[in-house]
Amino acid sequence: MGSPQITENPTIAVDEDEENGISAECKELIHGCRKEKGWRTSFLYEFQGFWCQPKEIDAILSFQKHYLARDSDVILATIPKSGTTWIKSLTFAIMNRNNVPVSDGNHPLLASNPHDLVPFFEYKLYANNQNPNLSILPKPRIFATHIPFSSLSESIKSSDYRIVYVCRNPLDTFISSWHYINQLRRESRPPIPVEEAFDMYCKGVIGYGPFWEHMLGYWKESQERPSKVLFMTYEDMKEDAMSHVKMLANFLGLPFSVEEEKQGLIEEIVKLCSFKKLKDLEVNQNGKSIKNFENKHLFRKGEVGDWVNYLSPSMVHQLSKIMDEKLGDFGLKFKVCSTVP
Ligand code: PAP
Repeated sequence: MGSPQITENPTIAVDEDEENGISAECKELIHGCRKEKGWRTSFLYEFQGFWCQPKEIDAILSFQKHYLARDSDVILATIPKSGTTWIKSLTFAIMNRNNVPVSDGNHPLLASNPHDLVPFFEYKLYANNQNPNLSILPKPRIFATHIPFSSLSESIKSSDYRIVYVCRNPLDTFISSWHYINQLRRESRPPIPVEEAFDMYCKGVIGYGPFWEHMLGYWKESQERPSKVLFMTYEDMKEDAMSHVKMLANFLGLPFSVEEEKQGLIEEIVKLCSFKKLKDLEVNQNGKSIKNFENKHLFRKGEVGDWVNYLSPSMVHQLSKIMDEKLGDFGLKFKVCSTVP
């Protein structure tokens, strides 16, 4: 039980709520797992090689047991704060364009947060001991997950799956995660100082991390099976959203017709799903989606390179070195711009 590197301390004792309602199987399992101080919860547990909160582990166990993949399923995968909300909106708009015209004033993306339109396996479908009957959903179904590739269910791996993975520069993902978690902690705990969060991130201790393992799992799969895993980066999407929307539609087997392109449909989708458009919607200003948490926190700055405003040169050096060591040999590189403070 417990981990040698943690000193049990009343200020980080497990909140009762964190283990409330989880299955006996999960309780027993986490008590045998290595644990570290968590970002949002008291502890993160090392489960199947990645770090997770107890309720997430419980949901993942249920997902692994019960989810039955269909060949037409589309799965959007990310590590948190890498562009999940964006890729959900784009994929939803592309895949539903024949049911709901993108220009429709009643388009679902205008009234619902993308997380409500494309559910997560671990936060929605299989959370809280649920085992929903997903066979009633019309095909093709779109789901999302933060689960690493190695822990996706066997049912997915033996199907003719299509996975879209969005990856983001860890320097920005770290800053985005740090801001988000501090918003989540606001009412219950004091904010985590950036230095402390940074140390945890560099050790790989962050939800679904280490980030390098998460990226490499999907990266290797995309190299081996490019027709099954599309690997995109947030930075490339920001630089040229139109060509990525086109690439995404091709990958999904729903290419734009010449007529659609002429009508400017790709541009319309890019605009509908843009940071500014989504951020300003009433549902994203005042609504709540994931775990009753305010949607507005999902739309902070939406920029590339904001890390420059928070990280010291030595932090940038440290994280860049980790990125190089862990990812460089596999050809996964991110630009580090020269405007380091
Ligand atoms: P999640 O994992 O909790 O779902 P996710 O959507 O992956 O979060 O990441 C949120 C980041 O994407 C935020 O970045 P920031 O903190 O650096 O600002 C958010 O602003 C950004 N984001 C959300 N929607 C969009 C969008 N439509 N276009 C570009 N960036 C977006």
